[in-house]
Amino acid sequence: ILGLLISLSIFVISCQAPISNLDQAAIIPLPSSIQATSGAFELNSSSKIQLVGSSENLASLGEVLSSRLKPATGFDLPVSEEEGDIQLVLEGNNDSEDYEIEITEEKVTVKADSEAGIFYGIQTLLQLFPVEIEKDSKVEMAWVIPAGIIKDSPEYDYRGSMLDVARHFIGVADVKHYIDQMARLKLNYLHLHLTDDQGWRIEIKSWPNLTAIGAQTEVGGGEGGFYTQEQYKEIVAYAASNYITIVPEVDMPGHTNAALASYGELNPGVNLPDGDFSTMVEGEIDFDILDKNPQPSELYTGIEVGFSTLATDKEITYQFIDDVIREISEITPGPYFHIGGDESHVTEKDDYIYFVEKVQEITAKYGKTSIGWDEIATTKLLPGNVAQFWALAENAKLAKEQGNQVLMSPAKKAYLDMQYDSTSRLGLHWAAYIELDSAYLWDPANYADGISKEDVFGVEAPLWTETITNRADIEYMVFPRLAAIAEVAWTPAAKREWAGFERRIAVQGKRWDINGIQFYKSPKVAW
Ligand code: TNX
Repeated sequence: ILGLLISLSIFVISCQAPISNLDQAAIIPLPSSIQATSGAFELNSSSKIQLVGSSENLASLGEVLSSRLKPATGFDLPVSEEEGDIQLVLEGNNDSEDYEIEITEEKVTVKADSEAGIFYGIQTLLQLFPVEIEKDSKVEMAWVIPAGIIKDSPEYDYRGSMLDVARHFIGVADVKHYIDQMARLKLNYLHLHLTDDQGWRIEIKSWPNLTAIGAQTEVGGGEGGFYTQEQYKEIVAYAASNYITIVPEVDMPGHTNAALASYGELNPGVNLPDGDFSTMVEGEIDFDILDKNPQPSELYTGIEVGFSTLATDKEITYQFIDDVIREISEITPGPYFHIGGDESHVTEKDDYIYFVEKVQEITAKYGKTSIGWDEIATTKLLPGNVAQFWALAENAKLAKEQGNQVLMSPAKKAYLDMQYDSTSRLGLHWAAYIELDSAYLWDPANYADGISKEDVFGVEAPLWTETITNRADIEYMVFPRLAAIAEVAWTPAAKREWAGFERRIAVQGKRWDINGIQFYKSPKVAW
């Protein structure tokens, strides 16, 4: 009996008690409504996942749930249309991301009108189980979740994050790992900043030097790298299976040194010497000068910005851009193409306007909607195109005045490369120090002067990688702040409050610990 008592108390100490009331659940992002009832549901070895309704991927969604529950519980939960105590019910067939979960003593029902809604319901359901559900081997404990009803609906349709894979290349495995973490937070767009001064990171078959030359280094002089088109497709497909859409970015006309180092003819430069050639006779013309193209730029491994520009007045530049946008669009099922447009400090204003307007036409020709950094709002935007606010409210206002929406990525709140405080081991601080509470406490609909809810396209948290070189660095900068931004994007401002978030993020921290995510243990939270 003593032995039994000892092992029982060890068991009790080593496991967190399951929550006894649904109100105590630590769901991030916070759902629209949680209504606790009495009783609880217990998952057991004969539980079954039942699919109701039909769609191409409903069975895979069942498998997602089954495989996430298996390691820690040890249960093999079959997925089929047979009667089961966990039901995934696809009711409609539209693009609503809403879902509902009903938990009774007998069964759990996840209902939605779209596969994405079912996927989000699954993410929430997993967060209702004790944190040990994250373990990758069997834990002996009761897998109990409290009864009640959760109804949920996202505030913004576009909830994104960005990885700058140009300053330091991020390999496919690390991008997939990032996608896994994003999916748990119900983020649905991953913007890949594929090109910049320091590197060109995607294979373009018609312009092979971009990767043969332009991909061969990175900030600090490391070896760089790039995605082949096959690898890019693999990322796109992996993201899609997590209900995440890839938004590719080719930054232009500035931030283009890697392209300019690959192809000299894209550089601005005078091909013809001044003078009147019409009256010259053969022998008087210096053909050497006529043939001269600008030299390719040197590869660049520093972290300055704003020094490069594509030639905006040459036919070859637009042939180049057409090829690049065509090749990338062909392997990008999502509707958006990001054309950059930031910090083009060495492009004349008129040239910039001419260029950005022309590039918007090219993306439209390939069936994509353009997104660009807020400076593009100084040009004429095509209907539906989006300006990504990062610094200048007056640019956001220019977009609004043209009837276009704004994607909110304020550097002082949403930039994941900003240091937490002056002691942070990585990151920059030109915009702000951003502690977790600061990343959480802002309202996208009430942040940029003159911009209100109907102007906001969504929210995105970019990770620039001048100081970030590996997965541990990414995790330190991104977590826990990405969870804060995910909640800013999903949960209406009126429902959010720091004390509640602090309680829930502490539980999320336990999940990250089990998953081996090396997050920043912000002193603002009692972890
Ligand atoms: C500004 S934000 C940039 C990036 C840098 C970042 C560093 C933006 C559109 N441009 O090129 O990486 O600051 O925080």
